[in-house]
Amino acid sequence: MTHAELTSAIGEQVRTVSGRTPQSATHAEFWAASSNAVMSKIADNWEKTEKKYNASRMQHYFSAEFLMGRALLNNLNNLGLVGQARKALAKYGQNLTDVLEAENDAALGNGGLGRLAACFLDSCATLDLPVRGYGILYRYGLFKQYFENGYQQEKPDAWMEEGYPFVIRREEEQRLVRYNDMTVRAIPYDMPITGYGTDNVGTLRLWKSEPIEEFDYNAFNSQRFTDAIVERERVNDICRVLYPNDSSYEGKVLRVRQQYFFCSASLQAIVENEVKQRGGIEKFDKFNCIQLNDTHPVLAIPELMRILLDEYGLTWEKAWQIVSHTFAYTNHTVLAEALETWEITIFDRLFPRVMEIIREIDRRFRAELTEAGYHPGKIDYMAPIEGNRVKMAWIACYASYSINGVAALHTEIIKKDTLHDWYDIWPERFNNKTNGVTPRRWLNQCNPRLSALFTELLGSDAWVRDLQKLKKLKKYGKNAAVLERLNAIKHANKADFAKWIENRQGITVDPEAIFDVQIKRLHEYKRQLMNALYILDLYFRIKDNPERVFPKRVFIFGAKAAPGYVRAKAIIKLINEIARLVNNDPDAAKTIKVVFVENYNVSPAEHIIPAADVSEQISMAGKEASGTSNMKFMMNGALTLGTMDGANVEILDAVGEDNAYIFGALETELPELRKSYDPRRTVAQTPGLGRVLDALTDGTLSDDGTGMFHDLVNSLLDSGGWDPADVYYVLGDFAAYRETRDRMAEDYFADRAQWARMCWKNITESGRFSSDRTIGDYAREVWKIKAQSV
Ligand code: 26Q
Repeated sequence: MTHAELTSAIGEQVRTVSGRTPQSATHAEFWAASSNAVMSKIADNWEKTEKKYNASRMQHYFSAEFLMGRALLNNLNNLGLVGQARKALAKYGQNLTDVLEAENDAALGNGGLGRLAACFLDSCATLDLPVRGYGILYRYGLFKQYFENGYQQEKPDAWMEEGYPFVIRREEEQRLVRYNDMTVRAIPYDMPITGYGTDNVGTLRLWKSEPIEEFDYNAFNSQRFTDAIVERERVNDICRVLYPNDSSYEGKVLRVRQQYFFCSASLQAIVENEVKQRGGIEKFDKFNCIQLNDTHPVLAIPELMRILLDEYGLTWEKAWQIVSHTFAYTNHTVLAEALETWEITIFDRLFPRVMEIIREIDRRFRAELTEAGYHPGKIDYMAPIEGNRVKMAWIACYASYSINGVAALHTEIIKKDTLHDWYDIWPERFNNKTNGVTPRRWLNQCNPRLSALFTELLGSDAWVRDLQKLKKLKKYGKNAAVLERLNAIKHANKADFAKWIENRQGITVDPEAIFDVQIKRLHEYKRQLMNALYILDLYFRIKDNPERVFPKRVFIFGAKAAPGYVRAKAIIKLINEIARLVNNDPDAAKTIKVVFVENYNVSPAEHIIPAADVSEQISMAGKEASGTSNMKFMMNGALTLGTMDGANVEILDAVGEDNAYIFGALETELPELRKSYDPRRTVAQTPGLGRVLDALTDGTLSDDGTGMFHDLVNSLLDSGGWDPADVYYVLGDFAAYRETRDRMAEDYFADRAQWARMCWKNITESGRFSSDRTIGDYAREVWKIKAQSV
């Protein structure tokens, strides 16, 4: 597509969407117009790809979350149209950046798990793999966060209320989803997923619930107007909102309705396609496999049994044979509180037939294991039903032919602890698939300067499709000119970030300072609190030594807390109060600044990551399944300050210990350390730590008399209920963290060339953390699918 063609396409589209001349149209209207032009450009290839995939063996990715972020720039990049679009928009006096900023993030996910699903779709499209994503078209994505006096407040994210060109409503492909108490229409909204350097266009199918009849006219006519409205709203409720919890389980009926809704609708579509393509259902598992993104879609297992038994008349044995060769399950957590279990009464009320099938699965499971001679206690623990609850993870493990963790350490931990009994019986089902991130969005798109350098040095942009090509850049690791350019690029990115944050939040930061970043959901195990305590300690050290020159640093945070997670919200307030203290103290503010990026999301991440020097990956060892921001930072030339947790272990393995800053207790050491752990003794023995904890409650920092800072201190010092004191070993690891972080900051200024060499090493070794590698592994080892180019 030439720039002239694009210009005329955008001109036509902007008139259509705005009903006025391009001269009067807004940035948002130009965004919609450009998006429509992209849709028009890919339509034919999209249809072709769908046809081809439908006829082949397919992988179906079931996920309650897809954290897609913005789509327009990503699509323009994939189609090689960025330059043309910039020129075309300029013809109308529009600036591409302004137009792109008019797009809302599609935040249909909470964090890592949802963003991983989005990166996977990108890789599948780029690799021409016959894969389709299935999820829910939430009307409200993840809540918008704003701060009021340092407290997190939430407001709804009506992300597509003004229209969203990148989904197509497929009226003719609607299905009915039946609950015991209502039947609803499920309408698919299909989103095209373009790849880089390919004509293939994949699909993300998002389902929306609608009432069967537009309106209950009987109720309406008989004056029961409100009844009719209420009934409609009950149906719309199903897709209204994304649950904002991550890493903790909440047994809300509406949540289970959501889960069943998208599982049932997706399976109906898949089964019907199978019958259409192959003339029957018998070969279902030869042509279809379904990846379960955590346990959220596990209801698909009994639902597929129901369809095969009740609608296709298969015997239980034949149906189970198909089902147990169809599903593969990915586990994303070792936190016990996050494992989903549901009360039987809820299932009985919503879908009694599905519950009946779960009971039969349970009965047969018990019979099978009894027959095999297992201990009754063990069988009781592992069975799908325990007492009055259904165990979703156990159903997943029993029915799936593949069970995987998301980093090497995590997979070892689920084999050893979380899913140990399953591993004991079916070791061949277990495998590791270390996560990855897409280099299209997380390098080529968000860091154009660095990308241009790679393309120049490698002589082509082939690295965007094959990130292992960055290994070829190793030879520049001692090239002073290249390293200087790397430092200059980082500096320019930091200057961009400084402008961006100044505009957004009115905070001034100096690009000469070290940019030290922790961006991820707020959770105690991720230990943002330890980071905050370090900053407070540093503040006191600066105040104590007015003469001494400390390395200049900007501490950047981005994090949302689940709205009901009181302690996480207290940590946000604490960080904001530390920011207030530090940023307003002239002695301190000339050396350190604290920035809490409000409403952290995919798009802010694209501004932050290319500007980072230090990547904070400081979870308590054994708790972070993988982490994925660690990979994004690495490929953008930031150094990891981290524990031996999740994928940090593999990053360290890739770059060597000279090129990362690793500290803290190991997962294997923690049980022994815990036995003799006394946080009060640790505080007494660690100079500075007592003063920091005191500052939380002595009036230095104010929680407005709520007592929330007191609770934070208590959580570190005193055991409460079931929990021992300092569950996440914040104080235990503090001294090692402080020593390492201090040293890292000194190193940065001591030898800028050496720092650049370390960054370069990280970049050139980041190839294995491309989601293309991850998806290649799934495709070969789990899904057994092959590329299908159109
Ligand atoms: C469950 C039940 C009810 C309501 C909500 C939930 C729920 C929702 C989201 C539970 C968990 C999540 C999200 C978990 C998550 O994001 N886990 C992260 O997954 C990443 C990708 O594998 C890993 O890199 C992270 O380590 C892991 O924390």
